[in-house]
Amino acid sequence: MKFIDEAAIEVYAGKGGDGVASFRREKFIPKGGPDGGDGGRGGSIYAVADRNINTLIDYRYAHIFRAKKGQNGRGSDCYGKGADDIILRMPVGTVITDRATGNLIVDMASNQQKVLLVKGGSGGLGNLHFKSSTNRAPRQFTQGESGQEFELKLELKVLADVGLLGLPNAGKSTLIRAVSAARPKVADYPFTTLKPNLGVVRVDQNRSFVMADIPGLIEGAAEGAGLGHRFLKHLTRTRLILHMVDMVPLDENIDPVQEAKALVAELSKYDETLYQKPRWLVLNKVDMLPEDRREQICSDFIRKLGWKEKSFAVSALTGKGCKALTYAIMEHLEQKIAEVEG
Ligand SMILES: Nc1nc2c(ncn2[C@@H]2O[C@H](COP(=O)(O)OP(=O)(O)OP(=O)(O)O)[C@@H](O)[C@H]2O)c(=O)[nH]1
Ligand SMILES: [Mg+2]
Repeated sequence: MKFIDEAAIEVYAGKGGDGVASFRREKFIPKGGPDGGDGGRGGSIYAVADRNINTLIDYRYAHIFRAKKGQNGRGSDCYGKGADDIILRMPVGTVITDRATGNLIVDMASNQQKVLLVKGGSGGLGNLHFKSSTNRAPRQFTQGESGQEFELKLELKVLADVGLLGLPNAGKSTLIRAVSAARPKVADYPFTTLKPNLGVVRVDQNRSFVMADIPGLIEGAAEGAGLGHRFLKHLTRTRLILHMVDMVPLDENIDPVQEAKALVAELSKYDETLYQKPRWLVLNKVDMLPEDRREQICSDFIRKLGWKEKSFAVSALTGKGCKALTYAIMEHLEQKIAEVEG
């Protein structure tokens, strides 16, 4: 299925039903009083976050939603029926903004969170409400209120603690398979991954975090090269980024140090705050390096790159070094949470 993480929708709540003016007409009661009922409420539209939904694709095909009008009131004290509400289910992590102003309406961050998007109009009043001691036969009634309407932007930003950043083929999907139960496709060609995949990494029974595998990024992504850089938005809510590097690229003319620098430059072009996020280096495919020179090659790489943050040498394929990496991540996240909670 195609992965869609942006959509524009229009939502129209239903108008309230009109009230009615009517009088009782019964045999043997020559002048019955007013009996016009109220109109029913118009349908409202709600958004609900649902963790079983992964994309906004439904909103690409159908993007206009109209709740029905409430029924009009009728005679004999009959109230109009309220219209059904519409529930729009969307992935957890969907951010909803007002398209006209750009203002945030809601961040659907938790499963089953329910938010009113547009409220249906109230029903109008029937003439039975207007009866008074001076006016026993009122002809007034009111019309139903209009429903609210909005043009909204839906944007999915996956919620994960840790995100993987790397060139295509770096081994991001292989890593997430090694450390979680997620099973994204792995292949020896670039751009295997076309949508974010989330994996839960369990370090022990009670401690876990969520890792996001996102499509590979290449130099020039800001100008649209490869899949472009829009997938980077899925890293914006992570607390830690792992920059994965393929230490043994297929093309021998490629210098991994230059490539890594170019990737970091893309990141800063995309978003300065993303660039400022804690970022660790993960040197992958070390199983392909000659064992006696492995450490030397890795430390040379780090020195040439001028990397100051933490770094790890792993083999996502054999699992070597992965456990140490996940424990370090877990500790880092726990420390961050402790800092926030003071
Ligand atoms: N030898 C070796 N091969 C690896 C390792 N990790 C990944 N690979 C191989 O590298 C290739 C690419 O791996 P993927 O996990 O698909 O890479 P990716 O970063 O997800 O790539 P995209 O989804 O295209 O961005 C596959 O053929 C993997 O088997 C590793 O640690 N050692
Ligand atoms: Mg992949």
